[in-house]
Amino acid sequence: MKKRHTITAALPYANGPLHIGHLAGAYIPADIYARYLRLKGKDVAFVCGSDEHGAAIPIRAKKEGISPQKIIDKYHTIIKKSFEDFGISFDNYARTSSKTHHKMASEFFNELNTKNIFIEKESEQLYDIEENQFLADRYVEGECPKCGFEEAYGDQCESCGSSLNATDLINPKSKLSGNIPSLKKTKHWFLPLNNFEDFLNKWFLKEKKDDWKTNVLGQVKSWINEGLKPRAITRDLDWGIPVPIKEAIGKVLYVWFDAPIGYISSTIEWAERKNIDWKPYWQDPNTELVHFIGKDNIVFHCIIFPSILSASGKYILPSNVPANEFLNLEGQKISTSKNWAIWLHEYMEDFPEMQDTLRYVLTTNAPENKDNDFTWKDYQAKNNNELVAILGNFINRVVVLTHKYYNGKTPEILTLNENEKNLIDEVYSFPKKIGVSIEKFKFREAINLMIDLARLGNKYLADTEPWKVIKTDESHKVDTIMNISIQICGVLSLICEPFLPNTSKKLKNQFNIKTIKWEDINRNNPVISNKIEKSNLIFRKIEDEEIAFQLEKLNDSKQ
Ligand code: B3M
Ligand code: ZN
Repeated sequence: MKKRHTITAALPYANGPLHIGHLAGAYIPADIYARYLRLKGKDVAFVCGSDEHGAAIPIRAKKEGISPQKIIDKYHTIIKKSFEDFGISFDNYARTSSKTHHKMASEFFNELNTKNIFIEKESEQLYDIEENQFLADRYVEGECPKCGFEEAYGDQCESCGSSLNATDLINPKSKLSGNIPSLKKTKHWFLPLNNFEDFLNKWFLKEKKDDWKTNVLGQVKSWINEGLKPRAITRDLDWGIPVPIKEAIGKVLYVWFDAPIGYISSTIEWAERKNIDWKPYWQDPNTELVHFIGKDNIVFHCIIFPSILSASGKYILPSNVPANEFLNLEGQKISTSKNWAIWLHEYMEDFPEMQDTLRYVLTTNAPENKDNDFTWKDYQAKNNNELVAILGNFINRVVVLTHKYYNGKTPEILTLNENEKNLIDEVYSFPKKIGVSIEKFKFREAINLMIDLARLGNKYLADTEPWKVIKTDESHKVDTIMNISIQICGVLSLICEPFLPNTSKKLKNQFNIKTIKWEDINRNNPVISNKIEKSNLIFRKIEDEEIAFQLEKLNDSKQ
Protein backbone atom coordinates (compact mmCIF):
# COMPACT_ATOMS: atom_id res chain seq x y z
CA MET A 1 0.00 0.00 0.00
CA LYS A 2 1.12 3.52 -0.75
CA LYS A 3 1.86 6.01 1.92
CA ARG A 4 -0.78 8.57 1.09
CA HIS A 5 -4.24 8.43 -0.49
CA THR A 6 -6.04 11.05 -2.52
CA ILE A 7 -9.63 9.97 -2.98
CA THR A 8 -11.97 11.89 -5.24
CA ALA A 9 -15.69 11.51 -5.87
CA ALA A 10 -17.28 13.03 -9.00
CA LEU A 11 -18.21 16.67 -8.55
CA PRO A 12 -22.00 16.82 -8.79
CA TYR A 13 -23.46 19.54 -11.03
CA ALA A 14 -25.03 22.20 -8.83
CA ASN A 15 -28.13 22.13 -11.02
CA GLY A 16 -30.40 19.94 -8.94
CA PRO A 17 -30.61 17.92 -5.75
CA LEU A 18 -29.01 14.50 -5.27
CA HIS A 19 -30.82 11.19 -5.65
CA ILE A 20 -30.04 7.61 -4.67
CA GLY A 21 -28.26 6.94 -7.98
CA HIS A 22 -25.63 9.53 -7.05
CA LEU A 23 -25.05 7.97 -3.64
CA ALA A 24 -24.82 4.42 -5.01
CA GLY A 25 -22.65 5.32 -7.99
CA ALA A 26 -19.86 7.29 -6.42
CA TYR A 27 -20.30 8.70 -2.95
CA ILE A 28 -21.02 5.69 -0.76
CA PRO A 29 -18.22 3.55 -2.24
CA ALA A 30 -15.81 6.48 -1.96
CA ASP A 31 -16.85 7.12 1.62
CA ILE A 32 -16.44 3.46 2.63
CA TYR A 33 -12.98 3.47 1.12
CA ALA A 34 -11.95 6.74 2.79
CA ARG A 35 -13.30 5.76 6.21
CA TYR A 36 -11.60 2.38 6.03
CA LEU A 37 -8.23 3.91 5.12
CA ARG A 38 -8.50 6.43 7.94
CA LEU A 39 -9.23 3.57 10.35
CA LYS A 40 -6.06 1.93 9.09
CA GLY A 41 -4.25 5.08 10.14
CA LYS A 42 -3.52 6.18 6.55
CA ASP A 43 -2.93 9.72 5.39
CA VAL A 44 -6.12 10.46 3.43
CA ALA A 45 -7.42 13.44 1.47
CA PHE A 46 -11.02 12.75 0.46
CA VAL A 47 -12.16 15.63 -1.72
CA CYS A 48 -15.16 16.69 -3.72
CA GLY A 49 -17.15 19.84 -4.49
CA SER A 50 -19.94 21.25 -6.61
CA ASP A 51 -19.44 21.45 -10.36
CA GLU A 52 -20.80 24.91 -11.07
CA HIS A 53 -19.97 25.44 -14.72
CA GLY A 54 -21.11 23.96 -17.98
CA ALA A 55 -24.39 24.21 -19.85
CA ALA A 56 -26.19 22.27 -17.09
CA ILE A 57 -26.29 25.40 -14.94
CA PRO A 58 -27.72 28.06 -17.31
CA ILE A 59 -30.20 25.48 -18.65
CA ARG A 60 -31.54 24.93 -15.15
CA ALA A 61 -31.49 28.69 -14.48
CA LYS A 62 -33.65 29.28 -17.53
CA LYS A 63 -36.08 26.59 -16.41
CA GLU A 64 -36.42 28.05 -12.91
CA GLY A 65 -36.42 31.64 -14.15
CA ILE A 66 -33.53 32.72 -11.92
CA SER A 67 -29.89 33.58 -12.54
CA PRO A 68 -27.17 30.91 -12.85
CA GLN A 69 -25.55 32.35 -9.73
CA LYS A 70 -28.78 31.81 -7.74
CA ILE A 71 -28.99 28.26 -9.10
CA ILE A 72 -25.50 27.28 -7.96
CA ASP A 73 -25.96 28.92 -4.56
CA LYS A 74 -29.25 27.12 -4.06
CA TYR A 75 -28.16 23.64 -5.13
CA HIS A 76 -24.68 23.81 -3.64
CA THR A 77 -26.34 24.29 -0.26
CA ILE A 78 -28.87 21.48 -0.76
CA ILE A 79 -26.24 19.05 -2.07
CA LYS A 80 -23.76 19.81 0.69
CA LYS A 81 -26.47 19.23 3.30
CA SER A 82 -27.39 15.86 1.77
CA PHE A 83 -23.77 14.73 1.92
CA GLU A 84 -23.64 15.72 5.58
CA ASP A 85 -26.93 13.96 6.29
CA PHE A 86 -25.66 10.71 4.80
CA GLY A 87 -22.31 10.86 6.55
CA ILE A 88 -20.18 11.27 3.43
CA SER A 89 -16.98 12.22 5.19
CA PHE A 90 -15.27 14.58 2.72
CA ASP A 91 -12.20 16.29 4.05
CA ASN A 92 -13.22 19.18 1.86
CA TYR A 93 -16.30 20.01 -0.19
CA ALA A 94 -15.44 22.88 -2.51
CA ARG A 95 -17.09 24.80 -5.35
CA THR A 96 -15.69 25.30 -8.81
CA SER A 97 -16.85 28.91 -8.66
CA SER A 98 -14.23 29.60 -5.99
CA LYS A 99 -11.26 31.92 -6.57
CA THR A 100 -8.84 29.08 -5.84
CA HIS A 101 -10.37 26.96 -8.56
CA HIS A 102 -10.58 29.71 -11.19
CA LYS A 103 -6.92 30.42 -10.58
CA MET A 104 -5.89 26.76 -10.74
CA ALA A 105 -7.87 26.00 -13.91
CA SER A 106 -6.54 29.14 -15.61
CA GLU A 107 -2.99 28.20 -14.67
CA PHE A 108 -3.45 24.74 -16.15
CA PHE A 109 -4.69 26.24 -19.41
CA ASN A 110 -1.83 28.72 -19.53
CA GLU A 111 0.78 26.11 -18.78
CA LEU A 112 -0.43 23.77 -21.51
CA ASN A 113 -0.93 26.65 -23.92
CA THR A 114 2.62 27.88 -23.37
CA LYS A 115 3.89 24.38 -24.03
CA ASN A 116 1.97 24.43 -27.33
CA ILE A 117 -0.06 21.40 -26.36
CA PHE A 118 -3.30 22.80 -27.81
CA ILE A 119 -4.22 23.40 -31.41
CA GLU A 120 -6.17 26.51 -32.35
CA LYS A 121 -8.64 25.90 -35.10
CA GLU A 122 -11.52 27.63 -36.83
CA SER A 123 -14.35 25.27 -37.53
CA GLU A 124 -18.07 25.21 -38.18
CA GLN A 125 -20.03 24.62 -35.00
CA LEU A 126 -23.74 24.15 -34.36
CA TYR A 127 -25.57 27.44 -33.87
CA ASP A 128 -29.11 28.43 -32.87
CA ILE A 129 -29.96 31.50 -34.95
CA GLU A 130 -33.10 32.31 -33.00
CA GLU A 131 -31.36 32.17 -29.63
CA ASN A 132 -28.17 33.67 -30.95
CA GLN A 133 -26.06 31.02 -29.35
CA PHE A 134 -23.61 28.29 -30.18
CA LEU A 135 -24.92 24.85 -29.25
CA ALA A 136 -22.52 22.57 -27.53
CA ASP A 137 -22.76 19.97 -24.77
CA ARG A 138 -26.18 19.92 -23.11
CA TYR A 139 -27.52 22.71 -25.35
CA VAL A 140 -27.96 20.17 -28.11
CA GLU A 141 -29.32 16.66 -28.31
CA GLY A 142 -29.37 14.15 -31.12
CA GLU A 143 -28.75 10.58 -32.09
CA CYS A 144 -25.49 9.01 -31.00
CA PRO A 145 -23.50 7.97 -34.07
CA LYS A 146 -22.02 5.06 -32.13
CA CYS A 147 -25.03 3.40 -30.47
CA GLY A 148 -28.12 5.12 -31.87
CA PHE A 149 -29.31 6.48 -28.48
CA GLU A 150 -31.59 9.39 -29.36
CA GLU A 151 -30.88 11.74 -26.48
CA ALA A 152 -27.09 11.97 -26.69
CA TYR A 153 -25.61 15.33 -25.64
CA GLY A 154 -23.26 17.40 -27.74
CA ASP A 155 -20.23 16.21 -25.80
CA GLN A 156 -21.15 12.67 -24.85
CA CYS A 157 -23.61 9.87 -25.07
CA GLU A 158 -24.75 8.80 -21.62
CA SER A 159 -25.99 5.52 -22.99
CA CYS A 160 -22.79 4.07 -24.46
CA GLY A 161 -20.40 6.43 -22.68
CA SER A 162 -18.71 7.66 -25.89
CA SER A 163 -17.35 11.14 -25.95
CA LEU A 164 -18.65 13.11 -28.92
CA ASN A 165 -18.25 16.39 -30.71
CA ALA A 166 -21.57 18.20 -31.20
CA THR A 167 -21.19 18.02 -34.97
CA ASP A 168 -21.04 14.20 -34.75
CA LEU A 169 -24.70 14.02 -33.64
CA ILE A 170 -27.24 12.72 -36.14
CA ASN A 171 -30.37 14.93 -36.42
CA PRO A 172 -29.26 17.42 -33.77
CA LYS A 173 -31.85 19.67 -32.13
CA SER A 174 -31.37 22.80 -30.07
CA LYS A 175 -32.43 22.29 -26.46
CA LEU A 176 -33.15 26.00 -26.25
CA SER A 177 -35.64 26.38 -29.09
CA GLY A 178 -36.12 22.91 -30.52
CA ASN A 179 -34.78 24.26 -33.84
CA ILE A 180 -32.52 22.41 -36.19
CA PRO A 181 -29.14 24.09 -35.70
CA SER A 182 -27.28 25.82 -38.47
CA LEU A 183 -23.50 25.97 -38.74
CA LYS A 184 -21.36 28.96 -37.91
CA LYS A 185 -17.62 29.45 -37.93
CA THR A 186 -15.81 30.00 -34.68
CA LYS A 187 -12.33 29.55 -33.26
CA HIS A 188 -11.54 27.09 -30.51
CA TRP A 189 -8.63 25.57 -28.61
CA PHE A 190 -8.43 21.80 -28.98
CA LEU A 191 -6.71 19.14 -26.95
CA PRO A 192 -5.35 16.83 -29.63
CA LEU A 193 -6.08 13.50 -27.94
CA ASN A 194 -4.59 11.75 -30.96
CA ASN A 195 -1.19 13.03 -29.79
CA PHE A 196 -1.75 11.24 -26.47
CA GLU A 197 -2.39 7.82 -27.93
CA ASP A 198 1.15 6.64 -27.27
CA PHE A 199 1.00 7.82 -23.69
CA LEU A 200 -2.41 6.19 -23.15
CA ASN A 201 -1.39 2.96 -24.86
CA LYS A 202 1.62 2.72 -22.68
CA TRP A 203 -0.26 3.53 -19.53
CA PHE A 204 -3.24 1.30 -20.27
CA LEU A 205 -2.11 -1.50 -22.45
CA LYS A 206 1.43 -2.02 -21.26
CA GLU A 207 1.17 -1.32 -17.53
CA LYS A 208 -0.49 -4.04 -15.51
CA LYS A 209 -4.02 -3.11 -14.59
CA ASP A 210 -5.36 -6.43 -13.26
CA ASP A 211 -6.91 -4.67 -10.30
CA TRP A 212 -9.04 -2.42 -12.57
CA LYS A 213 -12.65 -3.32 -13.26
CA THR A 214 -13.16 -5.08 -16.55
CA ASN A 215 -16.01 -2.76 -17.53
CA VAL A 216 -13.73 0.27 -17.15
CA LEU A 217 -10.77 -1.26 -18.97
CA GLY A 218 -12.99 -2.63 -21.74
CA GLN A 219 -14.47 0.80 -22.52
CA VAL A 220 -11.14 2.54 -22.42
CA LYS A 221 -9.36 0.03 -24.62
CA SER A 222 -12.04 0.12 -27.25
CA TRP A 223 -11.92 3.94 -27.43
CA ILE A 224 -8.16 3.94 -27.73
CA ASN A 225 -8.26 1.25 -30.37
CA GLU A 226 -10.85 3.17 -32.40
CA GLY A 227 -8.48 6.14 -32.52
CA LEU A 228 -8.86 9.42 -30.65
CA LYS A 229 -9.75 12.81 -32.09
CA PRO A 230 -8.94 16.36 -30.99
CA ARG A 231 -11.49 17.77 -28.54
CA ALA A 232 -12.39 21.41 -28.13
CA ILE A 233 -11.68 22.56 -24.61
CA THR A 234 -13.12 26.05 -25.03
CA ARG A 235 -16.72 27.16 -25.58
CA ASP A 236 -18.66 30.19 -26.81
CA LEU A 237 -20.71 30.59 -23.67
CA ASP A 238 -21.18 33.31 -21.10
CA TRP A 239 -21.08 30.96 -18.10
CA GLY A 240 -17.81 29.40 -17.06
CA ILE A 241 -14.18 30.23 -16.44
CA PRO A 242 -12.97 32.80 -18.96
CA VAL A 243 -10.23 31.46 -21.23
CA PRO A 244 -7.28 33.36 -19.75
CA ILE A 245 -5.75 34.71 -22.98
CA LYS A 246 -6.43 37.85 -25.01
CA GLU A 247 -7.22 36.05 -28.25
CA ALA A 248 -10.09 34.23 -26.60
CA ILE A 249 -12.11 37.04 -25.12
CA GLY A 250 -15.75 36.05 -24.65
CA LYS A 251 -14.94 32.35 -24.55
CA VAL A 252 -14.92 30.07 -21.52
CA LEU A 253 -13.22 26.79 -20.68
CA TYR A 254 -15.14 23.61 -21.45
CA VAL A 255 -16.61 22.35 -18.17
CA TRP A 256 -14.86 19.01 -18.48
CA PHE A 257 -11.55 20.82 -18.80
CA ASP A 258 -11.99 22.68 -15.54
CA ALA A 259 -14.08 20.25 -13.43
CA PRO A 260 -11.48 17.51 -12.81
CA ILE A 261 -8.96 20.21 -11.91
CA GLY A 262 -11.57 20.95 -9.22
CA TYR A 263 -10.29 17.89 -7.36
CA ILE A 264 -6.92 19.56 -7.12
CA SER A 265 -8.39 22.94 -6.11
CA SER A 266 -10.43 21.21 -3.41
CA THR A 267 -7.27 19.55 -2.10
CA ILE A 268 -5.52 22.94 -2.09
CA GLU A 269 -8.31 24.51 -0.02
CA TRP A 270 -8.13 21.62 2.45
CA ALA A 271 -4.34 21.76 2.71
CA GLU A 272 -4.40 25.53 3.24
CA ARG A 273 -6.82 25.07 6.09
CA LYS A 274 -4.57 22.45 7.65
CA ASN A 275 -1.48 24.47 6.88
CA ILE A 276 0.18 21.64 4.96
CA ASP A 277 1.54 21.28 1.45
CA TRP A 278 -1.03 20.02 -1.12
CA LYS A 279 1.52 18.97 -3.68
CA PRO A 280 2.45 15.51 -2.36
CA TYR A 281 -1.24 14.57 -2.62
CA TRP A 282 -1.08 15.10 -6.38
CA GLN A 283 2.54 14.87 -7.31
CA ASP A 284 4.31 12.33 -5.12
CA PRO A 285 4.47 8.85 -6.70
CA ASN A 286 3.98 7.43 -3.21
CA THR A 287 0.38 8.67 -3.32
CA GLU A 288 -2.49 6.49 -4.47
CA LEU A 289 -4.99 8.54 -6.45
CA VAL A 290 -8.43 6.95 -6.83
CA HIS A 291 -11.39 8.49 -8.68
CA PHE A 292 -14.86 7.25 -7.72
CA ILE A 293 -17.34 7.94 -10.51
CA GLY A 294 -20.34 6.59 -12.41
CA LYS A 295 -19.75 4.88 -15.74
CA ASP A 296 -20.83 7.89 -17.81
CA ASN A 297 -17.73 9.70 -16.56
CA ILE A 298 -15.15 7.09 -17.52
CA VAL A 299 -13.87 8.78 -20.67
CA PHE A 300 -13.16 12.01 -18.81
CA HIS A 301 -11.30 10.33 -15.95
CA CYS A 302 -9.45 7.67 -17.89
CA ILE A 303 -8.58 9.47 -21.12
CA ILE A 304 -9.02 13.24 -21.06
CA PHE A 305 -7.95 14.18 -17.52
CA PRO A 306 -4.94 11.80 -17.48
CA SER A 307 -3.85 13.33 -20.81
CA ILE A 308 -4.09 16.81 -19.30
CA LEU A 309 -2.15 15.70 -16.22
CA SER A 310 0.52 14.01 -18.30
CA ALA A 311 0.84 17.10 -20.51
CA SER A 312 1.72 19.10 -17.45
CA GLY A 313 4.20 16.40 -16.47
CA LYS A 314 4.19 17.08 -12.75
CA TYR A 315 1.26 14.95 -11.73
CA ILE A 316 0.62 11.36 -10.73
CA LEU A 317 -2.02 9.37 -12.60
CA PRO A 318 -4.92 7.53 -11.00
CA SER A 319 -4.04 4.15 -9.53
CA ASN A 320 -7.60 3.11 -10.12
CA VAL A 321 -10.95 4.42 -11.37
CA PRO A 322 -13.50 2.00 -9.90
CA ALA A 323 -16.49 3.29 -11.86
CA ASN A 324 -19.88 1.90 -11.02
CA GLU A 325 -22.61 1.03 -13.48
CA PHE A 326 -26.07 2.61 -13.16
CA LEU A 327 -28.72 2.10 -10.52
CA ASN A 328 -32.26 1.88 -11.88
CA LEU A 329 -35.37 2.52 -9.83
CA GLU A 330 -38.30 0.09 -9.90
CA GLY A 331 -37.16 -1.22 -13.26
CA GLN A 332 -36.74 2.15 -14.96
CA LYS A 333 -33.80 4.44 -15.56
CA ILE A 334 -33.54 7.15 -12.89
CA SER A 335 -34.46 10.42 -14.59
CA THR A 336 -34.40 13.95 -13.24
CA SER A 337 -36.51 15.33 -16.06
CA LYS A 338 -39.18 12.67 -15.61
CA ASN A 339 -38.90 13.04 -11.82
CA TRP A 340 -38.29 9.31 -11.53
CA ALA A 341 -35.95 9.36 -8.56
CA ILE A 342 -35.72 9.11 -4.81
CA TRP A 343 -34.39 12.48 -3.74
CA LEU A 344 -32.13 12.41 -0.71
CA HIS A 345 -33.62 15.48 0.98
CA GLU A 346 -37.10 13.92 0.68
CA TYR A 347 -35.89 10.56 1.99
CA MET A 348 -34.55 12.37 5.06
CA GLU A 349 -38.00 13.85 5.71
CA ASP A 350 -39.76 10.50 5.41
CA PHE A 351 -37.14 8.36 7.15
CA PRO A 352 -35.33 10.60 9.62
CA GLU A 353 -32.46 8.87 11.45
CA MET A 354 -32.49 6.09 8.85
CA GLN A 355 -29.53 7.15 6.73
CA ASP A 356 -27.69 3.94 7.51
CA THR A 357 -30.55 1.83 6.20
CA LEU A 358 -30.25 3.52 2.82
CA ARG A 359 -26.45 3.25 2.92
CA TYR A 360 -26.83 -0.45 3.68
CA VAL A 361 -29.29 -1.17 0.89
CA LEU A 362 -27.35 0.85 -1.67
CA THR A 363 -24.12 -0.96 -0.75
CA THR A 364 -25.51 -4.51 -0.70
CA ASN A 365 -27.19 -3.74 -4.00
CA ALA A 366 -24.45 -1.58 -5.53
CA PRO A 367 -24.17 -1.62 -9.33
CA GLU A 368 -20.56 -2.71 -9.10
CA ASN A 369 -20.36 -4.84 -12.20
CA LYS A 370 -23.70 -4.43 -13.90
CA ASP A 371 -26.68 -2.09 -13.77
CA ASN A 372 -28.87 -2.87 -10.80
CA ASP A 373 -32.37 -2.12 -9.65
CA PHE A 374 -33.52 -0.39 -6.47
CA THR A 375 -37.03 -1.35 -5.41
CA TRP A 376 -38.85 -0.18 -2.31
CA LYS A 377 -39.86 -3.80 -1.57
CA ASP A 378 -36.23 -4.88 -1.56
CA TYR A 379 -35.35 -1.88 0.61
CA GLN A 380 -37.96 -2.99 3.14
CA ALA A 381 -36.85 -6.63 2.99
CA LYS A 382 -33.18 -5.76 3.49
CA ASN A 383 -34.03 -3.50 6.41
CA ASN A 384 -36.43 -5.92 8.10
CA ASN A 385 -34.72 -9.24 7.34
CA GLU A 386 -31.09 -8.20 7.63
CA LEU A 387 -30.56 -5.01 9.63
CA VAL A 388 -33.40 -5.66 12.09
CA ALA A 389 -33.53 -9.46 12.14
CA ILE A 390 -29.81 -10.24 11.99
CA LEU A 391 -27.67 -7.33 13.16
CA GLY A 392 -30.19 -5.54 15.39
CA ASN A 393 -31.52 -8.75 16.84
CA PHE A 394 -28.10 -10.04 17.80
CA ILE A 395 -27.09 -6.79 19.47
CA ASN A 396 -30.38 -6.55 21.28
CA ARG A 397 -30.23 -10.10 22.60
CA VAL A 398 -26.73 -9.56 23.94
CA VAL A 399 -27.70 -6.29 25.63
CA VAL A 400 -30.86 -7.73 27.16
CA LEU A 401 -29.19 -10.92 28.43
CA THR A 402 -26.19 -9.07 29.83
CA HIS A 403 -28.50 -6.79 31.77
CA LYS A 404 -30.69 -9.64 32.93
CA TYR A 405 -27.90 -11.90 34.15
CA TYR A 406 -25.09 -9.50 34.99
CA ASN A 407 -26.69 -6.12 35.49
CA GLY A 408 -24.91 -4.75 32.43
CA LYS A 409 -21.42 -5.81 33.61
CA THR A 410 -19.27 -7.96 31.36
CA PRO A 411 -18.63 -11.43 32.83
CA GLU A 412 -15.18 -13.01 32.58
CA ILE A 413 -14.20 -16.01 30.53
CA LEU A 414 -13.35 -18.98 32.73
CA THR A 415 -12.57 -21.76 30.31
CA LEU A 416 -12.76 -22.06 26.54
CA ASN A 417 -13.50 -25.28 24.72
CA GLU A 418 -12.09 -26.05 21.24
CA ASN A 419 -15.21 -24.76 19.50
CA GLU A 420 -15.02 -21.48 21.33
CA LYS A 421 -11.35 -21.06 20.62
CA ASN A 422 -12.08 -21.56 16.93
CA LEU A 423 -15.03 -19.21 17.09
CA ILE A 424 -12.90 -16.45 18.61
CA ASP A 425 -10.30 -16.97 15.89
CA GLU A 426 -13.01 -16.70 13.30
CA VAL A 427 -14.51 -13.55 14.82
CA TYR A 428 -11.17 -11.76 14.70
CA SER A 429 -10.50 -12.88 11.13
CA PHE A 430 -13.30 -10.62 9.89
CA PRO A 431 -11.51 -7.25 9.91
CA LYS A 432 -8.76 -8.66 7.70
CA LYS A 433 -11.19 -10.32 5.27
CA ILE A 434 -13.34 -7.20 5.04
CA GLY A 435 -10.22 -5.09 4.48
CA VAL A 436 -9.14 -7.28 1.58
CA SER A 437 -12.54 -6.85 -0.08
CA ILE A 438 -12.55 -3.08 0.45
CA GLU A 439 -9.05 -2.75 -0.97
CA LYS A 440 -10.31 -4.50 -4.09
CA PHE A 441 -13.29 -2.11 -4.27
CA LYS A 442 -15.63 -5.04 -3.65
CA PHE A 443 -17.91 -3.22 -1.29
CA ARG A 444 -20.86 -5.60 -1.63
CA GLU A 445 -18.67 -8.48 -0.62
CA ALA A 446 -17.30 -6.45 2.29
CA ILE A 447 -20.68 -5.44 3.73
CA ASN A 448 -21.99 -9.00 3.35
CA LEU A 449 -19.05 -10.21 5.41
CA MET A 450 -19.95 -7.69 8.08
CA ILE A 451 -23.49 -9.12 8.29
CA ASP A 452 -22.03 -12.64 8.30
CA LEU A 453 -20.33 -11.80 11.58
CA ALA A 454 -23.70 -10.88 13.11
CA ARG A 455 -25.10 -14.14 11.69
CA LEU A 456 -22.28 -15.99 13.38
CA GLY A 457 -23.18 -14.32 16.67
CA ASN A 458 -26.83 -15.29 16.33
CA LYS A 459 -25.87 -18.87 15.54
CA TYR A 460 -23.61 -19.03 18.58
CA LEU A 461 -26.44 -17.90 20.86
CA ALA A 462 -28.89 -20.30 19.22
CA ASP A 463 -26.43 -23.21 19.55
CA THR A 464 -25.40 -22.55 23.14
CA GLU A 465 -28.80 -21.42 24.46
CA PRO A 466 -27.55 -19.40 27.42
CA TRP A 467 -31.17 -18.81 28.51
CA LYS A 468 -31.45 -22.57 29.20
CA VAL A 469 -27.94 -23.11 30.54
CA ILE A 470 -28.33 -20.31 33.09
CA LYS A 471 -30.88 -22.37 35.01
CA THR A 472 -28.31 -24.95 36.11
CA ASP A 473 -25.06 -23.14 35.43
CA GLU A 474 -22.75 -24.22 38.19
CA SER A 475 -19.65 -24.05 36.02
CA HIS A 476 -20.45 -20.48 34.89
CA LYS A 477 -20.64 -21.46 31.24
CA VAL A 478 -22.94 -18.50 30.53
CA ASP A 479 -20.18 -16.13 31.64
CA THR A 480 -18.08 -17.34 28.74
CA ILE A 481 -20.94 -17.32 26.24
CA MET A 482 -21.86 -13.76 27.08
CA ASN A 483 -18.27 -12.57 27.15
CA ILE A 484 -17.70 -13.92 23.64
CA SER A 485 -21.01 -12.49 22.43
CA ILE A 486 -20.10 -9.08 23.83
CA GLN A 487 -16.78 -9.28 22.00
CA ILE A 488 -18.63 -10.00 18.76
CA CYS A 489 -20.76 -6.89 19.36
CA GLY A 490 -17.58 -4.92 20.02
CA VAL A 491 -15.97 -6.09 16.80
CA LEU A 492 -19.20 -5.32 14.91
CA SER A 493 -19.30 -1.81 16.36
CA LEU A 494 -15.86 -1.14 14.90
CA ILE A 495 -16.03 -2.89 11.55
CA CYS A 496 -19.41 -1.46 10.61
CA GLU A 497 -18.01 2.08 10.73
CA PRO A 498 -17.07 2.39 7.05
CA PHE A 499 -20.51 1.20 5.99
CA LEU A 500 -22.87 2.38 8.73
CA PRO A 501 -21.20 5.30 10.52
CA ASN A 502 -24.21 6.33 12.61
CA THR A 503 -24.82 2.80 13.79
CA SER A 504 -21.17 2.41 14.64
CA LYS A 505 -21.30 5.52 16.79
CA LYS A 506 -24.39 4.25 18.65
CA LEU A 507 -22.89 0.79 19.19
CA LYS A 508 -19.57 2.14 20.41
CA ASN A 509 -21.42 4.27 22.95
CA GLN A 510 -23.59 1.41 24.04
CA PHE A 511 -20.72 -1.05 24.45
CA ASN A 512 -18.25 1.57 25.70
CA ILE A 513 -15.79 0.80 22.92
CA LYS A 514 -13.13 3.26 21.82
CA THR A 515 -12.10 3.46 18.17
CA ILE A 516 -8.88 1.56 17.55
CA LYS A 517 -6.87 0.99 14.42
CA TRP A 518 -8.26 -1.62 12.03
CA GLU A 519 -5.18 -3.82 12.41
CA ASP A 520 -5.49 -3.70 16.18
CA ILE A 521 -8.83 -5.47 16.08
CA ASN A 522 -7.36 -8.91 16.72
CA ARG A 523 -7.63 -11.65 19.28
CA ASN A 524 -4.63 -10.49 21.27
CA ASN A 525 -6.52 -7.36 21.93
CA PRO A 526 -10.09 -8.37 22.88
CA VAL A 527 -12.63 -5.70 21.97
CA ILE A 528 -14.46 -5.51 25.24
CA SER A 529 -15.31 -3.16 28.08
CA ASN A 530 -16.65 -3.70 31.56
CA LYS A 531 -19.99 -2.12 31.15
CA ILE A 532 -22.80 -2.14 28.60
CA GLU A 533 -25.43 0.57 28.50
CA LYS A 534 -29.11 -0.14 28.08
CA SER A 535 -30.55 1.56 25.05
CA ASN A 536 -33.28 1.68 22.48
CA LEU A 537 -33.26 -0.56 19.44
CA ILE A 538 -30.80 0.60 16.80
CA PHE A 539 -32.94 -0.38 13.82
CA ARG A 540 -36.69 -0.31 13.40
CA LYS A 541 -38.99 -2.36 11.25
CA ILE A 542 -40.42 -0.71 8.14
CA GLU A 543 -44.14 -1.34 7.69
CA ASP A 544 -45.95 -2.23 4.48
CA GLU A 545 -47.88 1.05 4.58
CA GLU A 546 -44.69 3.08 4.50
CA ILE A 547 -43.59 1.26 1.37
CA ALA A 548 -47.00 1.61 -0.25
CA PHE A 549 -46.85 5.35 0.47
CA GLN A 550 -43.42 5.67 -1.18
CA LEU A 551 -44.52 3.76 -4.27
CA GLU A 552 -47.59 5.91 -4.61
CA LYS A 553 -45.58 9.09 -4.17
CA LEU A 554 -43.08 7.96 -6.81
CA ASN A 555 -45.77 7.09 -9.36
CA ASP A 556 -47.85 10.20 -8.66
CA SER A 557 -44.95 12.59 -9.09
CA LYS A 558 -43.76 11.05 -12.35
CA GLN A 559 -43.83 13.57 -15.17
N1 B3M B 1 -20.34 17.15 -12.97
C1 B3M B 1 -20.85 15.20 -14.31
C2 B3M B 1 -21.88 14.36 -13.79
O1 B3M B 1 -22.55 14.66 -12.82
C3 B3M B 1 -19.99 15.86 -13.39
C4 B3M B 1 -18.79 15.21 -12.90
C5 B3M B 1 -17.59 16.04 -12.85
S1 B3M B 1 -16.28 15.17 -12.14
C6 B3M B 1 -14.93 16.10 -12.41
O2 B3M B 1 -22.05 13.37 -14.46
ZN1 ZN C 1 -24.03 6.15 -27.66
